[in-house]
Amino acid sequence: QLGIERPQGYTVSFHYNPKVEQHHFGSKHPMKPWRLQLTKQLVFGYGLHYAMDLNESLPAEHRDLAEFHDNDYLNFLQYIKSDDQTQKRHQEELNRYVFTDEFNDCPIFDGIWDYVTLCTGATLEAAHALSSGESNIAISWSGGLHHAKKRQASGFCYVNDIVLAIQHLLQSYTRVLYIDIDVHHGDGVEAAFFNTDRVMTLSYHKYGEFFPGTGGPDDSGPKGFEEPGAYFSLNVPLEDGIDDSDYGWLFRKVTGKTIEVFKPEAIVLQCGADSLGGDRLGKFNLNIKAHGSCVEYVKSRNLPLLMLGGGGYTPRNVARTWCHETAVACNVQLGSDDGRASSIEIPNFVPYRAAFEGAGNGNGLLYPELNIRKLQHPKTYTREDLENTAARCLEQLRHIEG
Ligand code: V1P
Ligand code: CA
Ligand code: ZN
Repeated sequence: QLGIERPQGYTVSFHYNPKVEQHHFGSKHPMKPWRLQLTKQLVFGYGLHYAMDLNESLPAEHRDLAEFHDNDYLNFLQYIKSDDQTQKRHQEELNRYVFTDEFNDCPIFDGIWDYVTLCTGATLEAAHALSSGESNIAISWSGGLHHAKKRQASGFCYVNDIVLAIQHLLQSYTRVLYIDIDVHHGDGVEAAFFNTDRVMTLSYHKYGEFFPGTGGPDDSGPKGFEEPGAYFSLNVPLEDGIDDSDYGWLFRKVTGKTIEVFKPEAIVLQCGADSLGGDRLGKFNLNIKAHGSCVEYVKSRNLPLLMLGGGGYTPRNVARTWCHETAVACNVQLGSDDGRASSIEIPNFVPYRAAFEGAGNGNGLLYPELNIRKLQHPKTYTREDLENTAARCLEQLRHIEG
């Protein structure tokens, strides 16, 4: 099949349960679990399953989720239903556990418990594949739900699979680095490990009049003198419209130094695809290959790596990105070297193939030009802005050096 083989010298595992695709947040809601079906179809269409261990993961159990979440909150997620009668009966818990405004970010839909346990089950299985040594890179595209809190749903996230996975990894590794390239701040993960120096959280995100509003430049951990965790939350707040070269430069500079000083034994990478140009919610201007080159950069450190999904609201581009990043993990090149036309086209038997046609700009079906917002966001970054942002991050990192 298209000459796709396992990578030499290491193992990649893919963790997924197709039942997760069936869930719906509601027709007007931007989170579309069927983007995961699209992703899987592309991954299999390109034959990448020949390069990986495949695992149909089981749903996580209540007791697994209780390693981080509050029991009463989990009970609520287990019994709550979408019908008015049930909601009326549990109005008090609804107010307590689900922050609601006109957006209704975290709707109560039928099957919500199955959805959260399927997402978490895949991520926990992936974490276990790493800690047991079965695999070197483990992928869970249905995970990456970085906003969920101990006892509250937030920003489309109900259960924080990332926190649970990191807690698992901490049983085998002394230090775990969390990197988050979703366009939103990884607030839930940061909060969970705020007071420890065994987990460093590094989030790149849009900051300023943007959800969730946290992750500013001074948000670096507890402020008390010599508190554990001080300086171990690193935030890189960014402006609208940041492009491939500026983002790529900052990412390498800051991530490189973070790995150098923190010396993680394992890395968890949240690959939210809402940082791409043309995303329905995001405001950045990244192309698929630039997003993927962040993954490549992290992979090049040869540490146990957990790759997770997250945001991403233009479904075809989410599927393209995570398919490309699955290929990166497997050391497979799906496009040609010149960065233009794709030498391997999506096979005809991939359902929804038609949905990937029509990019029509010579870049093939997998890598259309996405920096389409350029005119709406004239250059906001000067060389000086970038140098200043990087300098501030490196300054923070000096505190944990040595
Ligand atoms: O901005 C908000 C509301 C306003 N309230 C004070 C909160 N919510 C955002 C939530 C974005 C969540 C992103 C999740 C992730 O990081 C991880 C999976 O990607 C929001 C937005 C927005 N444009 O920021 N909610 C919605 N849009 C929304 C739109 C239609 C229906 C439901 C929600
Ligand atoms: Ca982020
Ligand atoms: Zn996001």
